[in-house]
Parts: sequence; C-alpha cells; structure tokens
Amino acid sequence: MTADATLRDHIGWVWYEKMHIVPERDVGMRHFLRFSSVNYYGTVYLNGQELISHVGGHLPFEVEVTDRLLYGSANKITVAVNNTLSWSTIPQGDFNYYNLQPKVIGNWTLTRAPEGAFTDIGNFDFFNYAGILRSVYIIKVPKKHIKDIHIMAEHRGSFIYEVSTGDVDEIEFRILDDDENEVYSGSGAEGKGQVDGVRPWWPRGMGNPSLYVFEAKLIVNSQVVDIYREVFGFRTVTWSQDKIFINDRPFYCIGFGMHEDFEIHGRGFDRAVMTKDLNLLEWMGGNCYRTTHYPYDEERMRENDRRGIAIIAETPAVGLKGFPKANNLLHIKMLEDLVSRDKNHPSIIMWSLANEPHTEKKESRNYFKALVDTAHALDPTRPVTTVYGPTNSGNDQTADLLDIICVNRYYGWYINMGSLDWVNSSLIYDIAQWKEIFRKPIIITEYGADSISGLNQEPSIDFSEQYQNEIIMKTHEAFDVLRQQNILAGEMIWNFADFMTGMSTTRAVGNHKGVFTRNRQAKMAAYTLRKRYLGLLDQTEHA
Ligand code: E9O
Repeated sequence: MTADATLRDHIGWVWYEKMHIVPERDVGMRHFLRFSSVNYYGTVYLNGQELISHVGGHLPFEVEVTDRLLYGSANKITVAVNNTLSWSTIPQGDFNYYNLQPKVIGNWTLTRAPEGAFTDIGNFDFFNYAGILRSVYIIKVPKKHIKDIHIMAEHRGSFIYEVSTGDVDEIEFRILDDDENEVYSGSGAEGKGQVDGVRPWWPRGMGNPSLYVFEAKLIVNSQVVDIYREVFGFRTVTWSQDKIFINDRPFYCIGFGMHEDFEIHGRGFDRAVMTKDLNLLEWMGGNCYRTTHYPYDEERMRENDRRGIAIIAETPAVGLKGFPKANNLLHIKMLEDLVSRDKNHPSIIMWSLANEPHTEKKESRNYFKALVDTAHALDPTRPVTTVYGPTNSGNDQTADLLDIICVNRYYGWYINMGSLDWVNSSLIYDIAQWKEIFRKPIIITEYGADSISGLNQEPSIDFSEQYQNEIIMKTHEAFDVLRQQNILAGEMIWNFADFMTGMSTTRAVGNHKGVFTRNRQAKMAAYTLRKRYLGLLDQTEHA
C-alpha cells in the first residue's frame, strides 16, 4: 500500500506495466490475457498496441493475444486504469468541479479552492480501492479448445449440461465423484442425464457439501485435443411464500455482510485473509454470506463450495440513485458477466441485483424488470433478490418483481439512536408489513451498530462495545418473534469485520460495524452472535 497520500486520494489514470516472456515452444498455441478484476475502467496494451477496454471492477474479462505476442522474447503488458466515478458508472459517484467563486479584493484575486479542484464521492460506504485488484493470467490453450461448461444439476441426480467450443467437434464427458470414481459418462456438446445414488451438496449444518467433477474432452479427428474439468454439485434451491429450501429442506440463512478489505492489502485479493475470514465464519456458526457489495474473488467462490457456505452473490450496483437507460444496459452486462462466471457454483443460492437502490422512484421499475428477466433467463435454477434500504413496503416500486426480498434495517442506530426499547416493536412493525404486502420470503441482510473496539461504557452509549452488543440482542428478540410467525428466511449482521471507508464526519478510520475488528479480533458482540448462530445452526440440522 502506498505511503503517498496523493496517490491514495488520486482520481484519474494510473498506469501498470510489466514485461513477460512467452517461450518460443508455445508458438501454435492460442494465448489470452485474462484480468480477474480491474477497478474501475481499464485499457490494456500489448507491446504498445491498444487491445481492449473494459468497464467495471470485480468481474473478469479477457482478450486473445495469440497474433500479437512476441514468442521467445519479452512482451510489454501495459494497463491504464481510471477510478473516476459518476452518475453513469456502477457503482455511482458524485463528480463535481468545485465552485471557485473568485473574488477580487484590492489587488488580490481569491478563489475558494485551487484552479481545477474537484470532488468525486462514491455513493457508497466503503473505500473505493481501485486498480488491478486480482490476478492477471496468461492463458495458453490449444487451437481448438473448450471455452466453457454450464452444468445445472439437482439433488435427485438429474442434470442438464452444455459444453461450448465455438466449433462442432465431438465432445465426450464423464462425471467423477470426489474420490475420482466415474459415476456417469456420455457424449455430445449438450444434453441431459441422471446419476443415481447421488450425494447432494448441502450447506454446512445440513449435511456434507459433496462435490463432483464434470470432465469434458474435445475430440478432433479421433484425437483428444483438450480436457476441461469443472467442479459442481447436485443441489436444488426452491422457495415458498415464507421459506427458502435447499434440496427440499428448509434453509435458514445465518450469516454476514462482508467486504474484501484488509490493512495493507486494501481490496487486493489475499488468500490468507480469505482463509482466516472463512475460518472465523465457521467458528461463529454461520452458514451464509452476501458478497456485499460486488462479486468476490473466484477462488473464494470455490472455497465456499468446498466448505458448504451458502452465498448471495451481488452485482457491483450499490446505492443506485438514478436509473437511466445506459446504466441499465451496463448493469445487465455486469449481471450477465456475474452469472457467466459463477453459474456452476453450488454454494451460490441466489443472485442479488443491487444493494439499497432508490427504488421508490417510478422509473426504477422497468429498470429492475429488465434485470430480473435477464437473471431468470440466464439461470432458471436460482431465485433473484434485491436488498432494500431507503425504501419501505409502502413505496417500493420493484419488490413484487423478485423471488425473495432482502431488507436492511438499523433500529436503535440510524433510526431512533438510543431507544433500544423500541427496536423490537419497530422491526416487527416494519417487516410484518413487507410480508403482508409481498408474501415472499424475507431476509434481514443488514442490522447492527458501530463500536470502537475497547471502548467500554456501562450503561452503554453509542460506539461502545456494550451498545453494539445490546442492539444486536434486542434485534434478535424481534427476529425470534418473526421467525415464529414464519416471516423470516434468514438474518445477516452488518458487518463481519470493520472496514475502510472514504473520509467522513461519521466514520472514524472506517466503518466500525464489524463484530470483528479490521484485524479480525472478536469484539463483545461476536460472542453474542456466535452463541446464537451455533444454536440456530444446530436447529437447521434437525429441521
Ligand atoms: C450499506 C452498507 O454498505 N448499508 C448501510 C451501511 C452503514 O453502515 C453501509 O456500510 O451505513 C446502512 C444504511 C442504512 C441507512 C438507513 C438510513 C435511515 C435514515 C432514517
């Protein structure tokens, strides 16, 4: 991380450059440059020639470089990245040139700020870590190769698959269990089948997260020219008015809002932090998290599959205020890229279109209708949700379009600070109305309070560990009433850990709503939550 404040606060272009040698023996292979996450706008050059530009962080893009590479000598890879946000980016930001208001006083010409001064404030509550945030790959594949596999498999063993090659050559495939035993074999680029005696993928607490491998072989002139292996699981997500079901058993989401955020690394992918976070999530008794507020690293998605952690996968659309057509198209593109990247992960149980959009606005309805239709068309196997914040059950224009409704609520913090005794009735009053109007499963995806670790106050006041702990306990009382009434399909604390934000009068070195500190040490609230979560997880097992 930079030691230079002007670089940290820089808005505009930065340049990355690296030399890379591709061996001469690789002539004849096709090569692609793949970027896992470049935030926000990136342009890629190879040996000084412009190749591709891409909009939006957190989702991969690639470009073929076969004919542009120098084989056997060094290639210069250059990436220009721009982090400027505006009302036409996703997420949105407020970009303004500062009003200089020049005044002539005697022989002085004074302005309120230097020439060219501007501000660009992201319309969200986390630091806009920008640049190349994840791995960059040079992918080497045979001339004819398998491009993608899509496999939809349900818990009773039936599956539908499609192998894309861009050509019409022969495909053979087999399915292997996690001991590499072949349980099915077949041929053809698309089709369906049935595996008997399949072990389903279960979220933790409900069973084992069994995984299988779909292995496809591309055959040209009786020769195997490419083999592609994709890990998947047999599992089914369904829902009723009240509940979410996994493999026909009720699933209650016990979880967290999170961030990819850590000291030193910022939002740069860090395998050790990922492992620590998922270990702590398991220690807490969680079975679920939402990828707030952007898609997380691909390795993490594989790790969720392996550990049996259910995921609500969210697009980068946080805090949408305006709904112009161009944003809608960009948003749809991001949703397509998300589904395309993550479609085969059994851990992903739901797509979240956005967090806290201003969907009280009439024009948001068509905007969201297009997104819901896209998600359903691309993936008929998963429910679609949106996470509401600024709207309520009376003014939201979009909630009826969704399969599942998520709501963020902060009684005792943003609303009625200090009135802990009202938390219970306010929350029940609010959520019961959402239920009454929309008759869909509801998850509370955010609640909580800031606390500065080590700041103790008895009796409690805001920002103390006690106050955060008490708000959480009061909110849980309401959750239990709602659960008894079959109104709640899950609960998620905001946030797993403290995280960095932009500078603001309401943020003291970031957002402190974590139940862990930014260094992943437990606050008082973590123990309260752990006790509850382990108890709930135990009930899930017996549901
Ligand atoms: C989004 C999340 O990224 N939800 C915010 C979280 C927060 O801590 C943020 O970190 O601020 C909560 C928004 C709640 C707004 C409620 C306003 C009610 C005003 C009456």
